[in-house]
Amino acid sequence: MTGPTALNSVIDGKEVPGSGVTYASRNPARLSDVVAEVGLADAGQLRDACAAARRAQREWARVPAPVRGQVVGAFGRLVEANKESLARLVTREVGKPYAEALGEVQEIIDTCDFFLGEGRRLYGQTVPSEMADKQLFTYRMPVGVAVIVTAGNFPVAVPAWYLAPALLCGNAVVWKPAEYAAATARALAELAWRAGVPAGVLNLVYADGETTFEGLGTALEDGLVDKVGFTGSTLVGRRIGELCGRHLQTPCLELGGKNPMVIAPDADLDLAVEAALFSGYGTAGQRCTSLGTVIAHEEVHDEFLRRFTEAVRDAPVGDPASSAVVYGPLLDEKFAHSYETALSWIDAHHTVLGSSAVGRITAESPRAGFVGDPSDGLYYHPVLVDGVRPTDKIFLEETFGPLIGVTTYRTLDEAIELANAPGYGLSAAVWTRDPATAFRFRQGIGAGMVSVNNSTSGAEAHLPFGGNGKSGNGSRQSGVWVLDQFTRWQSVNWDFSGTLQKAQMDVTTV
Ligand code: UN1
Repeated sequence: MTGPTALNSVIDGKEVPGSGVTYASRNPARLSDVVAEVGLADAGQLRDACAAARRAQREWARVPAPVRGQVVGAFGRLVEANKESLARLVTREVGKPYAEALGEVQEIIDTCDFFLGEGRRLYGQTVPSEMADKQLFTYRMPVGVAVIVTAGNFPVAVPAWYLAPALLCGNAVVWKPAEYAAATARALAELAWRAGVPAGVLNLVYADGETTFEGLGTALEDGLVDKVGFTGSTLVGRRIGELCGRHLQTPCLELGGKNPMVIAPDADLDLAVEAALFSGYGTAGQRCTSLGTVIAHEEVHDEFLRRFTEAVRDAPVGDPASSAVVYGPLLDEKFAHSYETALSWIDAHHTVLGSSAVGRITAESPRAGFVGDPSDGLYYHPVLVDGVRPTDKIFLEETFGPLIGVTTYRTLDEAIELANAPGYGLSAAVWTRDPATAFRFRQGIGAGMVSVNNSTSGAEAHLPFGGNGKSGNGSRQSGVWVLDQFTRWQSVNWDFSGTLQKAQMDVTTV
């Protein structure tokens, strides 16, 4: 194991010593292993980074889009060449099982492959005019400077979902990653710079939450920021939305989820169990797309739960470096703390299944099949809670940990109502062999993403990703849809008639 690396923000290609406040990014599977000592920036430095981005952006925007696409493509190739080492760092710094970390790195490669091609397609339109000898066009223009604030549960894939299209579209970026994923962020940024992203076009700033708000507020005030992208909690998303709204900006917000999985009476129960295990406990339940509540039809509830309880009981948990585990530790102490609050929402009327204990896995509360040493890591028992009611906090709120609630329904309409009730709207799944059930579910659900006979998670690089309600402001990432986040339409009137034609007043009849 290597010792901690000292890390600082990188602004305009230069490492800038922080404000003096440091943060130790620890391996959550072995808290004694400090991955990085991070020098946190102050608000002024975050503003400086936005100013540097502003200076660098103009020239970057002049680089032809296909050439910018080549840079994004080269970034993807470098990520591919460093796939294993990047995945190992993800595993070490945020505790994601290595197989999942490899999958996450693959998402970056897929994203870069997609936007490499998009560089040659950054299409505008030719639009017919009402007037003769006049042509109308549209162009996609870069927004300018984008501040990207990301969480650490997907410390490289989700940032790449922003970075690749933002850079491709000719924007400069200030990236504020999660402090507890600082080393991983630096490794990814290094690959982007090596691929040819100019220094000032990608700036990396480490800062705590309040400093970020302060620095971002000043930068917005000073006209140095044109777009904010944020992936994280609904609570913080609201604050970002308020701040941006004051400056007449619409941020790209990808927030929490309380993602339901409906088990219809005709579901393939074995597959549904496998899907629920992966959806709810994969990444220790810390995906925005993690399964929150199973809504099982009354007829299959008992049998589904019997099989699911068995699967949960047998699920290997532990050292994320081992390929066998379903999940590893929680991301860091802060998340462990808020998850403990969520555990306190379990009420007397609930039945806890699948685990002998609730809470932290320690040497004193062992878990059968645990892989590795629990004493130094942020490991939690998988919790399966039956008897959940629609008024329960556990039904309404995101828990962001390995906890799944279970409730029942009688009619499909009731299932849809329950699925929509918490007011989030990110991802939802239905298990059924009946196309009509699947179709009616799809039609009735408020979520931005719907799965039929699959997991609630599993984004693909070319499909829109995003949510509604408490899950976001309707913005979408991935595929061509994210281009609307990082470009603005410019309309062009081009009159070659040799006369002053006036729209609405001068319609020429031929
Ligand atoms: C997130 O948790 O912020 O489809 C993103 C998925 C993942 C991405 C989740 N690939 O669940």
